[in-house]
Amino acid sequence: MYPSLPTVFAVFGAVLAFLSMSTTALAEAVADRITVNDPYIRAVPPVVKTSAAFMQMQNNGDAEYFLVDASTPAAGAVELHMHTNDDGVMRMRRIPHIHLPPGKTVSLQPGGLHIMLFDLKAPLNEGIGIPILLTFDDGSQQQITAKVRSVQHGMKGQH
Ligand SMILES: [Cu+2]
Repeated sequence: MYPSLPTVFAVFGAVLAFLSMSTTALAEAVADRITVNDPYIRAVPPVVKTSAAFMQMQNNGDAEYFLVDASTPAAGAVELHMHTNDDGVMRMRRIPHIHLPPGKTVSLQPGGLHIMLFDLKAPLNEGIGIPILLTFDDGSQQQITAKVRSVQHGMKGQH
């Protein structure tokens, strides 16, 4: 005995609804689960061609994600950096990604993690907004605007 045609259609419809729901859930991009707060860039004198961007990155998801790249029209090259303390000497080095643990907020701040900007294309005057495009490990992207701000720090040449 075969199921009636309406039953077949009902089952088929339910399967379709389930598939589209799960597709929607899977398609939610990492960029949609990351909230960026207070993005800013260190103001530098016009002769200085490097600076750094800082921000709070909050992972609202239940899995770990990674910031893998950043770019901005304001700089010729952008790298993800961290600071290390080598026997009392602070150095910064390039890192392949910034780890974003689930449910946590990661601070990019002076003396710590930062987005390094090289080959600045124009003076970074205090108060202007600079667009930065963030790329996450699934390839999804989020554009933010970082305000150029004066940042006090004791270590010359450090970000
Ligand atoms: Cu740096």
